[in-house]
Amino acid sequence: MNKKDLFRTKSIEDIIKESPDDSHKLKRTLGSFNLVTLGIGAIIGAGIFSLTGLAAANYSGPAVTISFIIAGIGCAFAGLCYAEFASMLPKAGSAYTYSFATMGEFIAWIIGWDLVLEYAVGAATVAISWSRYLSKLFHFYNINFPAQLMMSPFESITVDGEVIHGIINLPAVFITVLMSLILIRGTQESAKLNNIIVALKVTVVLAFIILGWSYINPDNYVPYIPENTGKFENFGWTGVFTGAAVVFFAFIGFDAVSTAAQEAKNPQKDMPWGILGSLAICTILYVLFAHVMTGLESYKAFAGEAAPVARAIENTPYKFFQQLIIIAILAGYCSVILVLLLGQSRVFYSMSRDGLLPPIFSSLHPKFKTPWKSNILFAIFVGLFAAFVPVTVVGEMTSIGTLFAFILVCIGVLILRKKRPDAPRAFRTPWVPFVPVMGIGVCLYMMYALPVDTWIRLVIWMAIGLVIYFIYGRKHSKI
Ligand code: ALA
Repeated sequence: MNKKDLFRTKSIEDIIKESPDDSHKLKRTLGSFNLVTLGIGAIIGAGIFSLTGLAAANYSGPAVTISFIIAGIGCAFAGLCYAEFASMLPKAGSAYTYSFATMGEFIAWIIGWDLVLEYAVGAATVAISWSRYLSKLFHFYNINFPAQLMMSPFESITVDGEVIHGIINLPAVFITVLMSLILIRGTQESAKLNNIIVALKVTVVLAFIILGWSYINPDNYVPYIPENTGKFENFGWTGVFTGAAVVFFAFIGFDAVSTAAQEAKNPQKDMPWGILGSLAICTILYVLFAHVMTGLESYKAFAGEAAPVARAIENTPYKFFQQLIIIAILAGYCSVILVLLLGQSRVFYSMSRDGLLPPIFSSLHPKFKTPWKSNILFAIFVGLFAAFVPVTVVGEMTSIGTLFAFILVCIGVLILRKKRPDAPRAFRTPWVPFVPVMGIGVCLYMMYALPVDTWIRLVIWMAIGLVIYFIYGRKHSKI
């Protein structure tokens, strides 16, 4: 095997020139507004509504706001690098395509395979959280759906002293299949649904901030950074940084905008807006949301609390808001699943167009022009994860996979500035090499903060990917 072949790159010019025939062409329907809402649709979800309380209670205290700022800055470094690439190589493959242009086929394969963890496994994570909030809504209305059918076999709950073990998480499967069907129907239709959901969830987040603000109890902010307990990540500054790694999940999704590049009307100009605009809006909302939440209730009260937002609302006169927020959360999670599944099918579409994956992944529906077979296969794959795997396992796999992709995109910008300083870029990452190097550093730190088990799973997933690459991808590569 020729080692040089493994690292053969595709030139920027060739990638830009590539134009699929009509039966493989995605439709260009998205403007800058839709790209920003697509980003927000993917970003605001399980992270802010479930992890804020957990990070405050276990690691950061009220300083979870600082954790959000740190994670947001880390994502901004990576986001700026994504924006340069997305304006330069507006292709559905996103980080996969950027790596192909800079580090060659082998690394591109690794990153394409790794993105399954971010997009497909990420969608499974949010589907499982969706099921949890659904059971809360059922609870409000005294609807009794068997708990065994709402949990994976590795989870259990205690009801009236009786331990109930899960069998399958059916609601998580249901929502995965439903979102896949909407995606098959068309990107524009999906974007319309996404816009409605984004309007709803942003309204609810703003309402929480505005209504909650006057009920903040300043005593809850003392001490703002609780003293470290002697254990590395238990409060103090080390806790604040670990909290940043935990809430990082809440930011995942802004990069999914880049996978819609081939469906954007004016990708060179609009991609940076979509990526950086959605990230900036969500960072501001997150910090304010976390500030109000930890001001309404002592961070200690969030320990082990399954619905921390509802708990915080109890300290306001707006109890009705508890049900409303659960409904908004349920709708909000749908758009996260939708955009992550969209991103997944688009990355595999690009890999399949390059011959690294079978043609089934780039075969488009004759009428809807969406990769429907790929959508169906991923509905099954994600559905299986959502049905049978516990949420912590899939959540941490999503974070490690995403961080790995961000690091490679930052490295890619450094390489391309050296190799092709002249290539036209509609958007340039500022302060290179500072920004990409910081992006790499912050993401590496957050990866380091994840448990060893997650690292082992990452290695196993990558090993499976390598086997597939050497059995199929390498032999069928069109490069
Ligand atoms: N950022 C997305 C969420 O928090 C993945 O649900």
